[in-house]
Amino acid sequence: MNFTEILQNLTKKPLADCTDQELYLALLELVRQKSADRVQSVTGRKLYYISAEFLIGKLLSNNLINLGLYEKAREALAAAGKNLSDIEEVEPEPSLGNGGLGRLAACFLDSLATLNLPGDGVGLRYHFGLFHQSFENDIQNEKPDPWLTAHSWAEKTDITYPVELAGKEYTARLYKLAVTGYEGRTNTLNLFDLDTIDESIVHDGIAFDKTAIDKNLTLFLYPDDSDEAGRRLRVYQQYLMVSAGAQLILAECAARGCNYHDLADYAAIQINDTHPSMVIPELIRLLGKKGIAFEEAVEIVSRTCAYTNHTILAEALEKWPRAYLDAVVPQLMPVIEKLDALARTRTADESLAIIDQDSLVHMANMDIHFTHSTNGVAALHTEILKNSELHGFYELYPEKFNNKTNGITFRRWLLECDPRLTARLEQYIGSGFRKNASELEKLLTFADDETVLNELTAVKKANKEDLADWLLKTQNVKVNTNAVFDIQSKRLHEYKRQQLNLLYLIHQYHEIKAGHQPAVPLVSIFGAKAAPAYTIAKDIIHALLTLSKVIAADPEVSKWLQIVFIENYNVTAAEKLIPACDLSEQISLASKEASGTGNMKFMLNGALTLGTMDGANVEICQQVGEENIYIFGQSSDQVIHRYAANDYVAAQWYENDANIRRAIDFLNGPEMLAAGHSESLNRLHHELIHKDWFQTLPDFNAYVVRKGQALSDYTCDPIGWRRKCLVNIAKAGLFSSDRTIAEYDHDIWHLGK
Ligand code: Z57
Repeated sequence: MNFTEILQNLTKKPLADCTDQELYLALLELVRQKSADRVQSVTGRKLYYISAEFLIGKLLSNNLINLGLYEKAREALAAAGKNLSDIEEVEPEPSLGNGGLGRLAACFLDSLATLNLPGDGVGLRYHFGLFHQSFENDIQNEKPDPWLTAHSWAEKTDITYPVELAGKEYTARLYKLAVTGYEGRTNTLNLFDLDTIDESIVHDGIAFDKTAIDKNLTLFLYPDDSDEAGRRLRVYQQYLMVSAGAQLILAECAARGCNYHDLADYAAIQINDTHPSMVIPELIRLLGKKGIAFEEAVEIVSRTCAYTNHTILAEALEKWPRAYLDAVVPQLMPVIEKLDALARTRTADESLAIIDQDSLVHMANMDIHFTHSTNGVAALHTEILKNSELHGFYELYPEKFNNKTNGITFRRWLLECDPRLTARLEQYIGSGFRKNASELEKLLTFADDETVLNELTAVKKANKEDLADWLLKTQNVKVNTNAVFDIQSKRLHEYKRQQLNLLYLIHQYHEIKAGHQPAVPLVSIFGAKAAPAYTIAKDIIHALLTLSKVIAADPEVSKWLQIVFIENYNVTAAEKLIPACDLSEQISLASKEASGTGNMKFMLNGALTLGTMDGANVEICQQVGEENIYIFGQSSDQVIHRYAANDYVAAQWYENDANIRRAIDFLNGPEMLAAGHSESLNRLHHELIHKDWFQTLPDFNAYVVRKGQALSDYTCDPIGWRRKCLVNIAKAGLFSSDRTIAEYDHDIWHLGK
């Protein structure tokens, strides 16, 4: 049977007569069948990657590529006058994650299956993913993000587990989503849910009654945690995930012959940040019910579990008031108390305790004491953990600490999102890089080949045209594709410093007004969601949207400068933006971005990085060499010292630097106030002068200079620019998540053995 016949067996009518919706469902069914053929039995140790987030994105094209069916499907559909990219649009995006941490979990699942490793995900089946963002009156507005349709990738099973929350029993139901690797096996993403969730209780955007647990538990990804009921709900969610997950793990291992004493020979559990940390006491509790004494259970669990830290920001390291835990998971408190007592026999350092003097339960501390591995997510991040943030733990357990620099799956972030570049690369260096990313280095032999460099320029230009079409269609804005496409897309957070980019754009506005024309027109593109309760983050969005209007209304400036803030940035949007990018903004305050993974995606697609020496930028710089990246700003050591000395006073920088003052004062000057909201603009103005927690001002001048250098290189030396791009693509192999997963397996998991 040819592909058309296979598909028609499912549609039951000629493809030309089908709607896109019907074709989508047929392809979904076909992928299901083909994925099922690649399920393999498990021997030895199997990984369970437990995570509150799996930001998987749309799956149709990804699965077709991994099954080797993409081209066949595209051709068969084209022959019937159908367009695969139209069919892709039928699929809702599962946005079951906030940002980097959730997307990393999705990339890891792809690499596990591609490397033929037995590794499943464990998480929650949220009914609404990360909120849908729209701009109303230039202010972020949040609406629910429904993604579950009658035919979803996640299939309902009849497997259920009882979970006790606040003394009441609930029934967790398992849904299974097939994860097929590139020419690899099929693994499973296990997602838990309750049957009783009631989507109709949502009102006024994303508000809902937070008390009716049976109706709301898995309603939303990370509900607003700015009030007490919201935080409590998060504990409920976490425990549902880990208790059902732990029961699933024990059941699967027992079915393979495990007697629980040897659990570590059957399972490796990776705890993704502190959200799943309760799996430790829960497993100890469940092993206790199987008759295993506390001391031995602690041993077993410590050998089975490992912990990944993704941040040094204090507000992201979870500490739960024990009163919450007493109320929600009373069955765990005796275990946690015993773990606290045991930890105190190992160290007298109060800061390493699990339950502190204010009765806060430190989840990360429990993880480090009672797992065998703690890893950071980039070399610099791991060094900071060892030397400052977790120094006491490092002294106690030096052998537990290790680094696993993040990575991204090249299937989604190159083959799928940039078919033009992929085709060129195959023409130059063959297709080995699809499975072996380090083969991209072969590209270096073409570094002085002007034909190749010009072809790469043509690829970028065509991708910019595609993005321009998409921006016109979806955002209703027209952009100049001869301009430099400069992109900052990531969550909105002060430490990521979108406000630094904002100040630069205001600075350029003034320079152009003063007759200092830039080297090249600039289209500055933003994509970012702010947490619904994060006021200053929303103020930064408002300021950028307002500035965008002010510039667009000024013909003198708009010739040279345009700001596009796209609505509802998500994985689907990222796949459109990244291939079209010239300059990638990675400008976090040094020491604050644990790794970053967008930086890797842009590099792989031939953008140059404008960045600080933070997170994985440091390793990108090491790979490509200083001449192929635009680095600026304070070092992480300088930042850490400034924090320790506690002597940063933003107002001094504001007073002593005329350019900084001019840019900041524009925020609530007459032009902006005429176009925007004074309360929000005044608040941001005040914040930057009197707080500026993430030291925007000390890096301002260095940023302006370095960005100016990049823009002038782009215009004055186009071949040199493209050569730098080529080196970036060639050196991106290190950042394949296949490499990351191989390291986790080699150092921590030892899967299948
Ligand atoms: C999140 O996306 C990350 C860390 C967190 O603690 C939470 Br909560 C969410 C991110 C880091 O900010 C990135 O730097 C990192 O690349 C990513 O996790 C994956 O490790």
